[in-house]
Amino acid sequence: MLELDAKIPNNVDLSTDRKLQRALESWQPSFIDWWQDMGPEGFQQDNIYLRTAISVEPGGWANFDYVKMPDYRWGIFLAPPSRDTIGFGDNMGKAVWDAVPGDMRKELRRIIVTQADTEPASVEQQRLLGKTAPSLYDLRNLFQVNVEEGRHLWAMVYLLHSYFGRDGREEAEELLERRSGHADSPRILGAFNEPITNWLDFFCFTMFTDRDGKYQLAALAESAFDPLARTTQFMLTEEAHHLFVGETGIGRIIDRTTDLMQQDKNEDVRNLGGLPLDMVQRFINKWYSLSLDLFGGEDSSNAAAYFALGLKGRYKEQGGRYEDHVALEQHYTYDVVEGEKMAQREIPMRRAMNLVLRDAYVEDCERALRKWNSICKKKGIAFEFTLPSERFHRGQGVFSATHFDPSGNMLGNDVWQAKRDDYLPSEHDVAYVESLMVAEYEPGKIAGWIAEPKAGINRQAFDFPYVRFANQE
Ligand code: BYC
Ligand code: FE
Ligand code: FE
Repeated sequence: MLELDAKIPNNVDLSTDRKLQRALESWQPSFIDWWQDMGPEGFQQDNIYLRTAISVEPGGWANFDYVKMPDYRWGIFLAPPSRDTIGFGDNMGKAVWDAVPGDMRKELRRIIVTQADTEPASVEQQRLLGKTAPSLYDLRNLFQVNVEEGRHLWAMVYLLHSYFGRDGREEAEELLERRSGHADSPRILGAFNEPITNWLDFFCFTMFTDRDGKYQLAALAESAFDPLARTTQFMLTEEAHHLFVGETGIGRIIDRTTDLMQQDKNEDVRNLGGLPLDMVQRFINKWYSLSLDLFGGEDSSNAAAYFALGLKGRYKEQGGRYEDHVALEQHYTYDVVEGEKMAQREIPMRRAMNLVLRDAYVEDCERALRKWNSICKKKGIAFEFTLPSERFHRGQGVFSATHFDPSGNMLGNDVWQAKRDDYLPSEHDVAYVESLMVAEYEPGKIAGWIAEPKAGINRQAFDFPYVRFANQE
């Protein structure tokens, strides 16, 4: 049943489970406190043109209207049931689970907490960006992403409260206590403790880091634990917009910079207030490598166990991408570092599941780069964006103890130190990008370093007033 007018909008029949309803209603004020402290700074009284989930029917769930962010209807929505039996691993063919099997509590809780932790983390990372939005369209997109990450936290907290008892309630509290980048209680995964100080970071983050989210959620959408599968299936529909914001955001920067380059072939676009393409490449190098780390180690006994138990599948596991859903016969060969040299190692497929998921992610990133490169090509600009080697700038896995350049050549520490600023954003790059970050809040106007989008939101024009400021009403 759809309970839209409830304190917590939901399609999980919350009103029939008083205990759970009370538990969630008592978590809600803590969430709002967290949102006020750690959510977008400013803008809380302004009216934002946001979409709100009001149903899980395909195409019909997105309702657009002006909303003040603290009044956003953060709800709990599960996609309709779609599978009766488990689609992979050792339990393949048995019935999916409506409750958590006792011997899998620890693993499932850990997966759900890790997923949950990224959602508020990203809101914290992005909290200052509203002050420098390049247009009202972008400001609105930022807040749309922020409120939906808030809803993703709700989705995971619902699972913790309903299926993990007291432990789950404690985890839910702690999700509001950890802080991105905090020295003593940081967020769980690396990339979620990196500062996001400008809109180039933001677009790279939504392009590359939210995209890890897409692949992790897709892997969980295969889960034998049906409530997890169904909640992540619905989260994926929201995720698509976050990825759109990132991919088109970088595309619009490239569009603008290449326009400026066409105006004056000899001129440094810096003199025209543009973002040089090589600088954009360095930001890509940073966020792509940080995001590869989010897939964990290449050889992972955790990943093997999750697959065997049926907790986490591969990308489109049951969508035709793979034929063998048991994966006990195959192996995976990957590069490793042996002393000063590269070598190869072969491991059983199940242990390589992080890598298999990462491969699907990399393909998707390559597709986006081809699109960006076609913008340059169309304008006759001889610049090609590339994804750095998987070895470059890694904090997890087999390459994390060795330095490599973006082409994958091993570097000694001295050379790495000397070259670092060619590969990753330097202090100068960051200072330059930040010097361009000046807010543009006039409807229809846009900052000079980025092109207008091809279309507005919900078929509105670009000059639509996507944000109505309280002090102007
Ligand atoms: N940083 O066995 P291994 C999203 C730890 S993003 C820090 O290789 P495993 C979103 C690991 O925990 C999607 N630590 O890893 C995006 C383990 O620790 P212990 C989030 C890391 O467990 C944008 C040790 O290293 N969802 O939704 O196979 C905006 C050895 O690890 C990192 C998920 O991640 C790291 N990068 O795989 C908003 C899904 N990587 O046991 C939202 C749930 C690894 O030694 N999570 N470690 O203490 C998982 O499935 C797994 O936890 C991971 C790691 C894939 C992340
Ligand atoms: Fe999310
Ligand atoms: Fe997202």
